[in-house]
Amino acid sequence: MLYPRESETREVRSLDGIWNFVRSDQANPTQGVRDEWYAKELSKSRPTIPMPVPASYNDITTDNLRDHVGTVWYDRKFFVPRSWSKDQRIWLRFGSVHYEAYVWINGQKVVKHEMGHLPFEAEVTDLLSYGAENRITVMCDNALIQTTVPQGRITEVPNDGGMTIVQSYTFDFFNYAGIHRSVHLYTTPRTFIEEVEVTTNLSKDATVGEVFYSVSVNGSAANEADNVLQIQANLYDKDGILVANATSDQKLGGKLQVNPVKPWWPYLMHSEPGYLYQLEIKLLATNDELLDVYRLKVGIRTLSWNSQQFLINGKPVYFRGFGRHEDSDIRGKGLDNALMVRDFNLLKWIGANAYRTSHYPYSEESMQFADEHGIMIIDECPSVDTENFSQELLGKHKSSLEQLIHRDRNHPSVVMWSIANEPRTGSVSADSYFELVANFTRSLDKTRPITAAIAVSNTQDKAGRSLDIISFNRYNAWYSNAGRLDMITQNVIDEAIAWNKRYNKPIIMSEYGADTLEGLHMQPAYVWSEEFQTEVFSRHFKAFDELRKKGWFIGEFVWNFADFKTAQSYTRVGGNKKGVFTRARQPKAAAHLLRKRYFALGRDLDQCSFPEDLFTYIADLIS
Ligand code: BDP
Repeated sequence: MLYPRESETREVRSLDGIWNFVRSDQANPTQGVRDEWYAKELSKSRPTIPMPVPASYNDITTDNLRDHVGTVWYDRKFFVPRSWSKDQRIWLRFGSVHYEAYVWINGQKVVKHEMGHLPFEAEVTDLLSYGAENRITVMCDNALIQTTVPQGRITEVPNDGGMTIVQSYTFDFFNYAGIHRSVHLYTTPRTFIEEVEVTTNLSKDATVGEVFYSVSVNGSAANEADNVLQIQANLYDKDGILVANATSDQKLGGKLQVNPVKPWWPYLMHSEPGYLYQLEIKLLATNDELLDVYRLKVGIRTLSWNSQQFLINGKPVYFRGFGRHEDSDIRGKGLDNALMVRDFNLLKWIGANAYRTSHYPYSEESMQFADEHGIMIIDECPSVDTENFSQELLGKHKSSLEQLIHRDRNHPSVVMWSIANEPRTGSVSADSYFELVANFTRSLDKTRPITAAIAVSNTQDKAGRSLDIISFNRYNAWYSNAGRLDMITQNVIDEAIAWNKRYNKPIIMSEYGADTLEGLHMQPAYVWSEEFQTEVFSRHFKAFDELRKKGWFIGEFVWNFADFKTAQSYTRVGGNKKGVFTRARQPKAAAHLLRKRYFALGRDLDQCSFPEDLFTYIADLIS
């Protein structure tokens, strides 16, 4: 699914802004459908409140909307210009609605989509009134059950008012809901470029680049026998200079050659990281009539892996990064450009070269940003704490990966697929389940390795054999041996060695960390203090350096980039506090330590230079 972009043949309009909002009665979630609330303005059925889009709805009001379970409704009006009625098609696209969405235009059903964090769209050409006002209505359901991705449970339990519905889930982040990302209307010509798939290659000496493209077209002109469609592909460098062009074969695929090429490199691995070309795809009819134009950024790089290493452009990679969340005060999981740019500034400040989109796909805007800044992404589908493996769950799990790969396959920043976080892979049924999920993922994309962040012990695990790279999460001195700083280093070394011995594959530590309340200082270090987090990191660094010598240990990911909100529990003080940054994106003490480590690794492995302010002057006796 292509990101909506303007061109000489396409227009894009945002429907973001303040919408009208109604929550259903929890005990009667389908009432609005039965009573056809979508048939007229919502305000005619119920009093509405204003609700920003994009944003999670949970933290906007002052009442308990935060904990609402079930359906909520949104609507708004918008104009469609008269000019749009002529010879084009109109599409309605949502960046993401969590968890399930039902959409109507002018009272007519348009689309239903299940799964948060992933885009969906539908054609609305015949449903719109042109040169007139239109209405869009969305019903959104946040209920998670055993066959949703991720899984949850809904139970009915007694409370002071009688009975109430309770949503529970085992995963450790708040189940924020609503219209989380932008809503767009966009136009395409009648016959248009529907899909573009790009893969790239480099010559051995990395001087010549190849870009393979394949295009699929939608529209009547594509079906006319005497109309031979063609793609004219043009590749421009950063200065806008045409560096390659080609005309497609009949299957609308082809190859562009770039000589000399500037490969896409990760941040700190090269002096010009994140180099992107612009690929211009022109769809032409037989008589050379221009039907459609779509442009996308392309990074030219290769990925390869074996039992020891992961390589980019032939050079071994050592990942230094984070597990993260899309999460912030007030807007929850709603797209926020200010937050996104701040986060990338912090990632670069601290010298990270990667993150995992724990535990669901992040916004398309952030994927584009990662491409531009050379941040490598382990792209995770929304399967967390996966258990009770069923056929239905398998189907949805595969669908989440299919949607993710179609969305993200052209991003050079995406270097690995993560097919689950902490699945219950100790159970017998996990064995064939994950084999099927991994093989399905491979059938969609052979160019990237597959991992999963595993938390069961290496002796119990049944999924590792189906993966290319083993990632493990472990909380030494926190969930096990709490407070025991002396029980970290050797345990980490032993566990990583055991994973490698069992599967003979590259190993990543994908989560480690400690909850830390900013401003709490205790010497000697004590759990929850800034000193403790700093010490926990340092003891892990020692283990990682020992492991790096072995050749197959390829990365360290701190849990977490920033503090984030979770469900209420006595183990969480306002949420999960394992952030290196606070929820307001300010550094804790450990951030300064981590910065020194990540830059030290960058200098040692990739010959990057140190930022001038990395070390604070103390005395000229110490350097
Ligand atoms: C890990 C989970 C992560 C949690 C973390 C924690 O993968 O989602 O937030 O533990 O408890 O098991 O902090």
